[in-house]
Amino acid sequence: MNFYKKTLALATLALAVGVGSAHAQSAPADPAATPETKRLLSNLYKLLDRGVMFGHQDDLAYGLTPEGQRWIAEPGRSDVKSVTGSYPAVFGWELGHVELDSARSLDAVPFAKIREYVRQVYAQGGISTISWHLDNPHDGKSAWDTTRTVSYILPGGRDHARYVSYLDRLGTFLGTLKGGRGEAIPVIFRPFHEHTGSWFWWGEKNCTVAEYQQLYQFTINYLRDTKHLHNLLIAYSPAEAENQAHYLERYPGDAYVDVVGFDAYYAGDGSAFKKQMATELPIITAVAKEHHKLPALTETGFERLPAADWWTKTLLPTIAGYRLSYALVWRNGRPDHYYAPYPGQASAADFKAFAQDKKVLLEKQIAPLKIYSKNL
Ligand code: BMA
Repeated sequence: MNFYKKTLALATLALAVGVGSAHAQSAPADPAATPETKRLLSNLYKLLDRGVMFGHQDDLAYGLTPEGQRWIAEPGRSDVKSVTGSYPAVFGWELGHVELDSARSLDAVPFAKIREYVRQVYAQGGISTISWHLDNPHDGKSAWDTTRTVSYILPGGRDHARYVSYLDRLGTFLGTLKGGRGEAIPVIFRPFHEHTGSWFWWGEKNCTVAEYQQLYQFTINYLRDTKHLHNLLIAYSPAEAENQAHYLERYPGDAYVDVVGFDAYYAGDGSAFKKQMATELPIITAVAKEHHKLPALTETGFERLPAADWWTKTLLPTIAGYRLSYALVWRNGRPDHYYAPYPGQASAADFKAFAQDKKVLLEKQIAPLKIYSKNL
C-alpha cells in the first residue's frame, strides 16, 4: 500500500468505527469545559452501555429513621445506603435561596453543608446534580409565584440588575466547589426545570418561547463568561411533553445543553405516569441521538412509596428498555414527603432487589471507575 492508500484506508476505518462521531458526541456544550468535566461527560456516555445510575435528592443531608422520624446531618448516613449498603451514584442538591445570600437552602440545608457534600461525593467518585428553585426576582415571592416575570429580568428589563445579583450569588457558590487540588468539581446544573408545567414563574404559560430561551442562554453565558465557571454540564429538563416538537419547543440550543431529561412522578393509579413515560422516554432517546446529548430521567418517584413492589414491578420495567444515564428520586424531606425507602419502610426489600439488578448502578459500581481521572 502506498502512503496515499494507507491514509485513505485508515481514515475509512476510523469513520467505520465511529471515532469521529464518538468524540463529537461526548464533548461538553461549553467549549472551555475543564478536563475533569470533559472526562466526566465522556465517561457518562460510556456508562450508558452498563446501565442506569440511581440518584437521590439531598441523600446525605437528611432522611428518615426506621420509626419514620427525621434524622438530619449525621455524617456518613444515607437512607439509600442504610437499605442497600451503597450510596446512590448520583446526588441531587437544591440551591434555592442561594440567590438571597441565605445561609440555608429553601429546604433548610446549610449551603456550607451542601458544599461539603458535593466535595464528599466527588472524592467518593459519585456525581452531583444541582437544581435551583430560585425566588421570583420581579416581586420577591417564591419560585412558585407565577406572576409574569421573565421580560422584566432579561437585559434591558426593570429587574435585570436584581436577577444578575442572583446569578452572582449562585455563581460565587458554584465557584467554591473545588476538589483537593483546587480543581473545579464538575456538576450537572439543571436550571428552569419543569417549564412545560406552569407552576413556576419560568413555566410555559408564564413567558414566551423567546423569553424562556433568552433567559436560559443569558444565564448559562453569564455563568461561563462572567463567573468563569467551566465545570457545568447543563440539563434541559421539562415536565410533561405531548410530542417531540413540544419537548423541543423551548430548547435553548445545543450550545447550552449536555443532558436531555424530563421529570415524571407516579401518582394515584399510575396511569398518567405510564402514559408520560411511554411518550417521553422515546422522545429523549431520539433527541439525545439527534442532538448528541445524554438522556436521563432527571426526577421521578412515588411519594411515600405505598406500593411495596414499585421498584421492580413499575419503575424498573418502565425504564429497562431505554438507555438512560441516571434516574433520580426526590428528597426524604418529611414523614409525609419522601421518595426513597428507609429501613423498615414498606418498599425497602423491593428497593434492595432493584438495586441488585445488574442494570442498576449505585456508587459501589461507579466509584472504582474513577470517572473524573480515568477514561473508561
Ligand atoms: C419540591 C418539594 C418541596 C421542596 C422543593 C425544592 O418538590 O420537595 O418541599 O422545597 O421541591 O427542593
